[in-house]
Amino acid sequence: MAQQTLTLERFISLNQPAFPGGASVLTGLLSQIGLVGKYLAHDLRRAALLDMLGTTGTTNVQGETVKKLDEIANETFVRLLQQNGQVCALASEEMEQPIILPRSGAQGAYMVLFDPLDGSSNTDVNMPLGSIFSIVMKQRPDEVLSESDLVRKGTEQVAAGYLLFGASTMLVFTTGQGVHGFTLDPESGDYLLSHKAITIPARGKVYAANEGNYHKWPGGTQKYFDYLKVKDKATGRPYSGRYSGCLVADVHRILLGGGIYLYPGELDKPEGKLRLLYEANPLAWVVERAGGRASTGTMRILDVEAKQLHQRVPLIIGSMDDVLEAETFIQGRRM
Ligand code: AFP
Repeated sequence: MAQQTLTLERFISLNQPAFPGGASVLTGLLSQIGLVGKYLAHDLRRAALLDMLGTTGTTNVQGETVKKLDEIANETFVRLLQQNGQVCALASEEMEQPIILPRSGAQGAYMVLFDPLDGSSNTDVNMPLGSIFSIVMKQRPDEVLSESDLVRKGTEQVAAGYLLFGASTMLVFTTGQGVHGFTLDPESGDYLLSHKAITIPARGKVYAANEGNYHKWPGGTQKYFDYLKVKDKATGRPYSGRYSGCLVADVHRILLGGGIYLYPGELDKPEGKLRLLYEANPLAWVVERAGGRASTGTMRILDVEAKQLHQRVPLIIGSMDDVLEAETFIQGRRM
């Protein structure tokens, strides 16, 4: 039966997902993020025609080369979100310091942390890209905010999700009550409900990882990848490798079809590559609320004590049984 044609706004007003400040505030925040998605989808479709590809010649706080589209995406997020009176602070992978917005009193209770363009290595080759967002609330209503107010545990998020720029543009979010996916209708400009109450299979047949790093991994991690490739019908092995270079795209595939994504800790870089506050935490909450699991390999992502804004963390995320199995190898409980 065809899915009811429900816009993002109508879905929220009908389902009233739990959200501090009420559904109308959630609608305002997600609609603004959705608008960012419309602008970025428009830019990405034309980037190759308008000299928007390639690099800016600068590096970001992560020490990574900044692509022109990284900068455009970041500017779009900042420009649109600061117009939302409920937002009091913004933090981005592309900005060393957060932006604290002047808001008075009860105004502006929400802080948005985001990776404006995930998968930057894909920008010039027309491969999938994403944006990831995490929303937390300020704890001290009237005092002046500082960076430390944004450095919070994943369990303190009030909303989280991602935009996926693939064959279609999608917005997927959770506020803790289920995970819901909306597809942008290019004709109407509305995000229409296309994936209601997403649940991730308990186990999949796909793994996503950059195996070029195999030699950098600790022995337990290597043994897990070796295990995935052994032929064993009873356990659905060997798994298929599917790695796009875009965390959002890989996690989205796994969210819908099951499997596991790993960016593990390395011998000389135990903290891994991905950032806790605006990559791992939001995706961990989405996957957990869909029935999956997200860990560092040794602890739950959402319980990691955040200490710095751009803190990195190893990420093992996906189907419950797959992540639990990976943990037994990574923790040396299985050879
Ligand atoms: P970029 O946005 O810098 O390309 O990083 C993308 C990412 O954070 C994630 O989207 C990918 O899964 C992963 O890094 C790719 O990293 P490797 O290029 O090291 O495999």
